[in-house]
Amino acid sequence: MVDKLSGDARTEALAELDGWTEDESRDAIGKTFQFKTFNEAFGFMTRVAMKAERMDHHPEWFNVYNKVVVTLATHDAGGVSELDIELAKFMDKTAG
Ligand code: H2B
Repeated sequence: MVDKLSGDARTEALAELDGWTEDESRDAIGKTFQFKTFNEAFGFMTRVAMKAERMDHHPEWFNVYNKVVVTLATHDAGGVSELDIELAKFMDKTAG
């Protein structure tokens, strides 16, 4: 079982991400990705879905046309863990 991040380790980990913000209502992080088309947004979701399956770690997300609203948290840990940081970095890289 993975531990949730706190203190300096959490601050340092979040600083490595691009444009992610703390969720105000729970221990989670979020980002909205905007693409040119639905095709690009869904291509992004497909690549992330395959990564999520490999990690056995899955995003909460919502798609409307070219927009993907993402929330990341580790449910088993009750907060943000290294797994969320890894998936967030992958999303940043994949979105380009
Ligand atoms: N995804 C996320 N985001 N958090 C989890 O705690 C989690 C998961 N747990 N995907 C995994 C699946 C767990 O439910 C399975 C049984 O390994």
